[in-house]
Amino acid sequence: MSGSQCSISWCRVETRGKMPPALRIWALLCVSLCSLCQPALLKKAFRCPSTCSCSKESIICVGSSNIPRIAPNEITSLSIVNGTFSEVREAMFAHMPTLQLLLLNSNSLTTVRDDTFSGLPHLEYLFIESNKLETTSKFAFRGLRDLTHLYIPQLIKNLLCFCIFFLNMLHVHSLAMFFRSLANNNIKFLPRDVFIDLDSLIELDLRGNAFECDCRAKWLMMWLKSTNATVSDVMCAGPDDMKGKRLNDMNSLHNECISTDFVLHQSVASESLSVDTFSFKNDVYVTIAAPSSDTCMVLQWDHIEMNFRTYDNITGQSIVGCKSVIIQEEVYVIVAQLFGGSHIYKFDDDQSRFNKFQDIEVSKISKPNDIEAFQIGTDWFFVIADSSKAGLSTLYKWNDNGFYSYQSLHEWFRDTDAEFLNLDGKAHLILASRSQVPVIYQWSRSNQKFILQGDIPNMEDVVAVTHFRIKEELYLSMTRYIGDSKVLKWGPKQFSEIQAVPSRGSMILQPFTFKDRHYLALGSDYTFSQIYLWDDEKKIFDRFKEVYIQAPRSFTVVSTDRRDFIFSSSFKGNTQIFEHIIIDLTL
Ligand SMILES: *[C@@H]1O[C@H](CO)[C@@H](O)[C@H](O)[C@H]1NC(C)=O
Ligand SMILES: *[C@@H]1O[C@H](CO)[C@@H](O)[C@H](O)[C@H]1NC(C)=O
Ligand SMILES: *[C@@H]1O[C@H](CO)[C@@H](O)[C@H](O)[C@H]1NC(C)=O
Ligand SMILES: [Ca+2]
Repeated sequence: MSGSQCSISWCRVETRGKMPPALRIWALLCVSLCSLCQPALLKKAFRCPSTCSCSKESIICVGSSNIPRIAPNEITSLSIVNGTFSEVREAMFAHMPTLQLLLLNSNSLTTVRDDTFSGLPHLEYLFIESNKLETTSKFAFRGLRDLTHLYIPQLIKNLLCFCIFFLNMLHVHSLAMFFRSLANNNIKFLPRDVFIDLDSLIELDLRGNAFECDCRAKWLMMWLKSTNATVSDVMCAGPDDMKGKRLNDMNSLHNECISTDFVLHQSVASESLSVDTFSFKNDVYVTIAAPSSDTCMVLQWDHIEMNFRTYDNITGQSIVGCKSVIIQEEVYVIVAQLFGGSHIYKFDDDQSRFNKFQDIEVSKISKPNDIEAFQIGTDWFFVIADSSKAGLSTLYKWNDNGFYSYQSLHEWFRDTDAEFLNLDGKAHLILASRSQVPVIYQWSRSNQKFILQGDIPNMEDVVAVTHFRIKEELYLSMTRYIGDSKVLKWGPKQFSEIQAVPSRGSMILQPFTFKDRHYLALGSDYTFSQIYLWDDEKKIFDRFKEVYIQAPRSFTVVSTDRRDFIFSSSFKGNTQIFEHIIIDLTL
């Protein structure tokens, strides 16, 4: 038992240095404090560790390899300096519940773990200066609700004067001063919301650290704006464009700090050609045309299991499309088949199944390749694109009893795809074909028919066409199997190419939008499928992610329970359901 090591001379050394005012108070108090060190008052049960100096109310240890395991009952301060341990763990000081001051300066601490300071309801001062901390755990300071000042001053490294304070003499409560010190560490970032519990925080000093002001510091930037505490400069040491800037001054980070990804959510053990979706009475359904199993599989989103479950199977023969349409609160599914004609099924909600509703008159259709359903005014239509040389793409119209063939469109051209869209406020239909460039029909109100209006030049061999809008602008995606698929933009009176994407066996170039992000999925039979992401500045799509799907034929968006999915049909493997997820790059 060697008594206090704290000498007046030590303290004088420090008072001469450049110290913040608050430190000077400490130094002064140190003088009075040291004169009060009275080792004789220690309780017998407690033996002061050899590396420490102890009094009834305080312990100071220099160069220890651990935290003292027993302590005087009334201990109010503990200092451990130049220690050799590298971490402090959960409830490590809980056996000293009367502690009011804890100083852990100039140790080799690299980590402060969760709940390290739990069980210290009276702790008012906490110093962890001049360690090698790179970060602290999120809940490192949990439970310290009384802290009012978080003070991280720029101290001289290896501060040697470690004075013990009798806090009751300082009238701490009336001063309402509390310090938490993390100064002179190598802190690059602090875990999110580390200060959130510190409701009464008045002052925080974070100087002397090297913050990385990237997305991980976003919460700190926001917190700096909202806190009532006085906070020191928080200087950024990186990344390059932030170096030397004050995080306190910033209102936003360059980066939006959000990324997205597509992750496999579920796989449906069936090959498929096309997918459609509809919602009915708060439930979301998906219809999958599965020619190899001769079914139109109907799935329903299970709100409890959070996946898509089998609901019904509409059986048929070589089903290539199951297109849903809701007319006067009734759900119909148009089932296009290669053989045995095409049919319409009607949803019977009570029996949880689809029943045959009508046969479609298909004498002119030999090889349906696509169904597109749409409304013009109050009238319902669908069109079947026929890809056989002998066939005829046909428009059908709803007449209250069913759909009946209404207009024959495009003869002899082996149509691959139909797309309905509004162009400058007028209804249009684009038909893509194997044997000519895509043609555009315009709906004539007086004739109540589609009239051929023109074509999209230099676009031979388009297998699919889809329109999409980004900020009021209208675009088309044109899928071509080999060579380049194209993105076109509607300009004054015509479409012009804005981007070409390399197709390597592509049957589908599908645009879709999730959470204000515009994507383009390009299927590929020969390599990975590519997902592109729209760049708002460059106004083109950038490569975003590769996914492997065998012989992809369609990408269909299905959103439910605020979750976004994309169904990718596969002609040679399972139908894959990817979920679009948001990745928060902040801490
Ligand atoms: C701190 O510890 C190191 C060895 O661990 C020693 O060399 C140094 O002198 C100590 N400093 C003080 C001030 O005791
Ligand atoms: C800051 O102080 C105001 C006024 O006292 C109070 O309403 C507000 O809740 C405080 N904000 C925080 C983050 O503590
Ligand atoms: C539909 O068919 C699949 C297999 O083709 C089967 O696993 C599933 O149970 C069927 N669903 C219903 C509702 O009958
Ligand atoms: Ca289509």
